[in-house]
Amino acid sequence: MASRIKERALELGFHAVGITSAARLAETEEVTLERVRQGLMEGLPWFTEERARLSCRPQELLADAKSVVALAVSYLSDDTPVDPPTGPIGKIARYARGDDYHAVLKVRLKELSDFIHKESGATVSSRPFIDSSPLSERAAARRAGVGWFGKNNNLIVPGIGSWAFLSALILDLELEEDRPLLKSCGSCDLCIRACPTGALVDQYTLDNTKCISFQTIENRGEIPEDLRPEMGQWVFGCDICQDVCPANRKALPQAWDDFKARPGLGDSTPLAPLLQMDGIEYQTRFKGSAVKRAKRRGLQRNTAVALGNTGDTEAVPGLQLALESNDAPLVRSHVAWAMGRIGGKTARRFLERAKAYENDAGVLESIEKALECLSRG
Ligand code: B12
Repeated sequence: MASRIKERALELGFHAVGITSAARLAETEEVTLERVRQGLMEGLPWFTEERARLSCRPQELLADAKSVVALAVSYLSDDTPVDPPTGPIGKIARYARGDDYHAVLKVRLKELSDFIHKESGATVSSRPFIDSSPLSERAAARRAGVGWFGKNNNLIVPGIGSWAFLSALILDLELEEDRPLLKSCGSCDLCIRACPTGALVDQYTLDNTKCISFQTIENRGEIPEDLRPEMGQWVFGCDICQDVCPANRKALPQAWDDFKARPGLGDSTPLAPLLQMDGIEYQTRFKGSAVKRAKRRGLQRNTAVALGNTGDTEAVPGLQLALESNDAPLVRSHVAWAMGRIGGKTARRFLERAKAYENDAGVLESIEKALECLSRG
């Protein structure tokens, strides 16, 4: 049965599959609880000690659970734009350039569980996991031999690297188990050294609050000012710790069509239109995309930071328009920061003007700070 399930999973297009028991993921539970206690998961209010425990106990996630089928699928595609855009550009993490993986994987997992139900000839209970539910997917996949823990925290899968979505099925069906791979990153620590915000505080250890991915996707408020200059051009997610990984250099683009980049989403995403987009444009452009997780105001906040980081004075008129007309104070305050970072006479003039009509206290404070920053030169 185990080999038939694996065969079917590969036929369905998954690139790797392994099986582990539903026993507690004991080591990961200890590690995860420690992370929560140390405040490394701060900013994710739902990531409580209770969630950490549950995520490592498959038997509490499905009655009478016996096995976990862990799956990986590549999302790497060749996203080089045919006509590189002009003007300031931003970057969207690779995993979010195509259709939302939650919806796409849900369908394939359903096909796999239907197959298992049919093949087993008995009534099998199963529960699918795709990112949003409490199962530690990296730990389950590691124990099932799908990949190894990278020092950058990601699960690295032979052949596809860490450019892999993980998903799983917990079943109340006893299946033959696979063994974890005997692989590791060895002495390589390129990812730890490459992270501009120092979010990888140790090997296998991420400080959520410093991670650009967290800041651009999950943070609903102000981005800490000391992190903004380090965020470069990232407007949604971040791939720096994966881009530098030698295991990823060998990975070939083999993403399903669903995960291929939508036009204009990638390493060269034009920033100006993102900043000006209204609610309707946003809904149309990002329908069915994982980018929606940041919400429009989050994406525009990130866009303002990325524009500030270009240092390009050509971005100032667009920023000015947003400072005047964007409905979210969160966006306007980051726009003011961006103008202060770019600097120049025009930025100063627009900031002075905005000071006269802005009535949100937080935004006014950001305008003052930006003007001070300009005065200091
Ligand atoms: C919360 C979350 C986040 C948070 C991160 C919080 C955090 N510190 O983990 C934020 C929003 C920042 C985030 C970012 C990203 N995420 Co995320 N995220 C999750 C989620 C929902 C839970 C992860 C979790 O439980 N974290 C708790 C930490 C403590 O555990 P962990 O990271 O799983 O495991 C590491 C450590 O626990 C440690 N560890 C575990 N056991 C043990 C045992 C020992 C002995 C030791 C020493 C260490 C150790 O090593 C593990 C890996 O190195 C999962 C989906 C899921 N349900 O699992 C997706 C998931 C992990 N994310 C994913 C992705 C794609 C990303 C990004 C790459 C997106 C991007 N490009 O911006 C980044 C990567 C950032 C990074 N370097 O990790 C994928 C990862 C795929 C893969 N190949 O690993 C997942 C699995 C979603 C999916 N279904 O595909 N994510």
